[in-house]
Amino acid sequence: MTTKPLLQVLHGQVVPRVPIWLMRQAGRYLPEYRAVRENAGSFLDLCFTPELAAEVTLQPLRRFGLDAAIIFSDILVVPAALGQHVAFEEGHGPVLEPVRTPTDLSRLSRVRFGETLRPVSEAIALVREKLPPARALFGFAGAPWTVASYMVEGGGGSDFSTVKAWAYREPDSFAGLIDLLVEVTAEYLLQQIDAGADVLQIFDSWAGVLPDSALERWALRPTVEIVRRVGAKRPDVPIVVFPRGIGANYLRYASECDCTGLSLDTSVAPAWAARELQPLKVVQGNLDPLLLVVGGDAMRDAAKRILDSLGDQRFIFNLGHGILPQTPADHVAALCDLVHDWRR
Ligand code: 1CP
Repeated sequence: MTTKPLLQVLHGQVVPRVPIWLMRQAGRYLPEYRAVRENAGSFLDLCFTPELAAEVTLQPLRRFGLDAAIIFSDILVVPAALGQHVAFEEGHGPVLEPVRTPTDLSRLSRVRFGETLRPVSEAIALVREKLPPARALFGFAGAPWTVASYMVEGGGGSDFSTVKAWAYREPDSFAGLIDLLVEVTAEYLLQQIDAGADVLQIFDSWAGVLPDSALERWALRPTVEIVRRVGAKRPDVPIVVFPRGIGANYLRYASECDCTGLSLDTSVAPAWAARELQPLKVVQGNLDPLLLVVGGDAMRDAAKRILDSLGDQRFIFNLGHGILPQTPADHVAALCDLVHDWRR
């Protein structure tokens, strides 16, 4: 049996202290991250240099009482490994050479996929050597819909009109892109387990922009299939799914997806999740990242409300989305203490 509290929760045990980790817990709000980032070259160079990626993965664990690390990488390393041109521009976020037609799709190639992503496995192995034994290590990937939206729109900040128009007009050819992403993402997640990840998270950050009628085909089913493929080979490794912004459709993920955990976005009412989702899944979430920026009583009251609703059953404390760059580090420390000191 594992001695890592976060894994114990995912394996169905009720533990004395609620475990906590934070999405995007490595990053620009930490001066030690900015120092490594400045000397690393490009953002992708940082992701693909195992020593540096391992170092920034471990940075937040040295400062805070977090129960897990998440390997430092990005969901867009997958399109990069398929041969799509991906760059991260200072202040602009990711910029990709768009894939918009069956011809563009046919140019993507799996030939160098495993090789391009090998540095991620090496970084995971390095983190494993230095990780304190009570802490878990997350591997991760984007879900096909979210990754496809960046691949087709050519970056973030879009209105999703191009990717949706493709999915609605020519579902059969768009399915070619989604199916490719299902295959390579399952392969990539298995690679991360082999390297030493002991839990996985699948980020579907843009599931919530799909109307109900399209959610099943482009978000739910591809994620269900990835979870099935990974689970068939490594049934012992828990998987947390984060289909952000889908409201009551969390119920469908709870009943139709074989994942172990569901990560809740900020909008989900904790009491509803305790009643409807927690009997079926481990629940993770869902403090507003802006409350972590604000800190003080506002943060404490909101965190306690979440704990009082969800802390009695299997629960992992997290944010409802990633940490914001302006977050004061001492607020993170205070949140970790508050969560660990809470008693049911
Ligand atoms: O220069 C920098 O520091 C760039 C900022 C940055 C960072 C720190 C990017 C660019 N990615 C990352 C790391 C990252 N991305 C992690 C690392 C591990 C950790 O959590 O500590 C993870 C898990 C991600 C995942 C990711 N990337 C998601 C899913 C989660 C979410 O926040 O919704 C998404 C959508 C991305 C795309 C992406 N990469 C980077 C940016 C700025 C974005 C968002 C672009 C946008 O749509 O506006």
